[in-house]
Amino acid sequence: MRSARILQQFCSVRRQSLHTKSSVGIIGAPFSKGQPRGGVERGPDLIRAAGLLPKLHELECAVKDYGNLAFEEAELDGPEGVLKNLKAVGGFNQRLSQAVQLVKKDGHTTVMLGGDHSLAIGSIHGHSAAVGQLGIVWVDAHADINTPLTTSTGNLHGQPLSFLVKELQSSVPVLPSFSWLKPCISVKDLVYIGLRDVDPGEHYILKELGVKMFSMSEVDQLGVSRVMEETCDYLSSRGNKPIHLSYDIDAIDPTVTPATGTPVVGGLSYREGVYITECLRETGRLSAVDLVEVNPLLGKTEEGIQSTVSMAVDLLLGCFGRLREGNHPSDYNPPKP
Ligand SMILES: [Mn+2]
Repeated sequence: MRSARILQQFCSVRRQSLHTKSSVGIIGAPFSKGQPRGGVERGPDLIRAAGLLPKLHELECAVKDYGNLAFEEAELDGPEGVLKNLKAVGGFNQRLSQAVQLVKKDGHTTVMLGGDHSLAIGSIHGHSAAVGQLGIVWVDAHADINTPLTTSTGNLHGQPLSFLVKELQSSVPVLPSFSWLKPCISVKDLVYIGLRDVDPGEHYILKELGVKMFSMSEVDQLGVSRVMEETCDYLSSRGNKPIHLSYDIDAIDPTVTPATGTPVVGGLSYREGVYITECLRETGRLSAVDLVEVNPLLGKTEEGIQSTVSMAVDLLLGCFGRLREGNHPSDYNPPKP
C-alpha cells in the first residue's frame, strides 16, 4: 500500500515538473582559500567551457550568467590559531551571500559554481536571507561540520555547516570575520548523502544532534532509490521548504571524479550521483545548487580532468530536467510525410 501511494505521489510530481521550465541564475565563485590546494578557483570557467549554458538552453531553461564574483586577497590574513584565511573566507562569503540574495530576488534558481566548499557559508546564508527556512541536502564524502575548535587542519572548507547550524552556536567561538553571519538552518532540516570520511568530532556532533544521514553504508544497504525516497519523505515531513542542494564533487567515486582536493575511495557511482539530482528536480522545490571542489590541477591525466568536469555538468543538468530516457522541446513538431 505504502509503495503504491508513494509511486502515485511520485508520478504526479513528475508529470508536473516536466512542464515546469526553470529559470537559472549562475554565479561563479572562483574561491580557493577554504583549503590549501591551488586550482579549484578554475572550476567555474571550466564548467562553463564544458557547455553548461547551451545544454541548459536545450532543456528550455532561461539562463542568466551573473559572471564570477571577484575575490580580493585579504592583507595580513595570517593564521589565527589553527584556522587559515579567516578574513578571506569571511569577506568572500559575505559578498557571496549578497550576490545570492540578488539572484534569488530576480526569481532564479541559483547555481553556485565553485570554488571550494567554504562558499556554502555565503550561498546558504544568502539563500535563507532571501527565501526563509530551507531544507538542505548535503552530498559529500565529508560532513564539513567541524567547528573552529574540532578542526585538525584549520581549513574552513571542512567547517561551513558549523557556522550555519543554529544548534551548534554554543560550540562555535565568536570570530570577527564572521560577525555578519547569523546561523540560519536547523540541523533537523539537513540531510547528508554519501558520507565516508567523517572526523571523530564531526561524528560526535552528528550523533549528538541526531542528524539525518545516509552514509555510503546506507547507500549500499538501501540502494539509492530508497535513500532518495526517504530523503524526500523526510524533507516533506519538515514542511516542504525550498531545497538547497550542496553537491561536493568528491561525493562521487574518484574513479569518475579524480580532479578534486580530498578524494576518498568508495563513493557514489555516476548513476547514483545523477539519480540524486533527478529526484530532487522532481520535487519541484529545488531553489539553489552549489557544485563545488572541481580542481583541474589535481586530475593527473587529461582524461581524469574531463571526466570530473563532465560529471559536474551532468549533475547540474540532472537538477534542471535532463532525463536519461531523453527529452524533447515542448514545441517539437514531428516531421510529416
Ligand atoms: Mn565538502
